[in-house]
Amino acid sequence: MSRRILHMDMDAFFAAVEQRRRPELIGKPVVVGGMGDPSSRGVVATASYEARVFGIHSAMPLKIAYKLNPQAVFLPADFETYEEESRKVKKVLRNISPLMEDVGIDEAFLDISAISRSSLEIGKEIKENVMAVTGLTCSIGIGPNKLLAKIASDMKKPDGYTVIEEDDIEDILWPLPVRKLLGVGPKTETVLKDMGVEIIGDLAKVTPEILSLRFGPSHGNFLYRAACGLDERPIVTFWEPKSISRERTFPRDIGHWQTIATVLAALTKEVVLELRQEKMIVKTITIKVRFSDFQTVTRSKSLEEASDVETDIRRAVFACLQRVELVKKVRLLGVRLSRFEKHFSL
Ligand code: TTP
Ligand code: MG
Repeated sequence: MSRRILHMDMDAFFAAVEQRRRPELIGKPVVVGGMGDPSSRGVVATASYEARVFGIHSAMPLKIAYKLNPQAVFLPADFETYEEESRKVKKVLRNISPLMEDVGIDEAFLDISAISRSSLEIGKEIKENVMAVTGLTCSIGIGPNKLLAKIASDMKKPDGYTVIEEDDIEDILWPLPVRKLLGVGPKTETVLKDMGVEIIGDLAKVTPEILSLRFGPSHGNFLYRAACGLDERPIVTFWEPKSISRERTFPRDIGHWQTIATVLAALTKEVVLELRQEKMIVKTITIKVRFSDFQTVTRSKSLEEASDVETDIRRAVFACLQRVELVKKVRLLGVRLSRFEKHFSL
């Protein structure tokens, strides 16, 4: 049986959530990121499509976004709400098929090979159900593997539905930049560029031997096959996070111990919330403190017994903080949880 893989990606996710809960923002340029203050040092997490017209995009400093469009509405990121919406969407997908791979807050793969309905019917049902439970649109791509499904979902955003068949590989896949291939990151992209390979069609013309020499046999072979639209990677249904973390950069460097403690407590609350949602208990807690001169220190503590209790974790965070010499002002604070165990009593 040939495989049929679906990839779903929410449209301008954080911005769309904000526009839905504040309908007066619909149709307006909305920029979500940092603490929502465009004069602060944060970066854009996402921009609504209306804001993208001005050249505003993810990872751009908020100050630059403000210069591009001072009229845009700048909002802080509210991860709790986005994660709640994300969970609703993933539930819709799991109801279609339990073979779901959770890739990130706003995207997932679904293996729909065994479902007898047409791709169009499945795509429609997902869009309708996602709209019914969240009021948001998503884009869907379907293909014979994860690689092509992911490329397909990106092709007609927003509210897109795209199918890529094996026959479309030359026409659709080859003109795209190599970076679009799932598994090609910035490092591979740079090496390929040095080799004169910019688009996927260029990559398909390089022999597997040369790619293996450059990237090693495993990645080299993967690249060659990917350029031909081939990808056997399975759907990974159970995913355990390697770590859960939150960071906050301050608009102004702070020297107040009390403020530092309050922010660490708030970050702890956020990571514990996510930990509990994942039904995990954690062993190791790490804090990160970046000073005004960018010197960065981390301190870790392992609990005797893994826990998901906020007071236990906060106590560990403060034990870490006591081991940091606060002689300079602080620019950024972070809390990270790692080494998880599954919580079976839930
Ligand atoms: P994306 O799916 O990359 O972007 P998007 O959903 O905002 O827009 P598109 O319609 O093009 O898919 O990322 C999903 C969410 O992840 C996004 O809403 C915000 C967050 N995010 C960041 O916080 N930082 C980033 O650099 C990126 C790319 C995304
Ligand atoms: Mg998205």
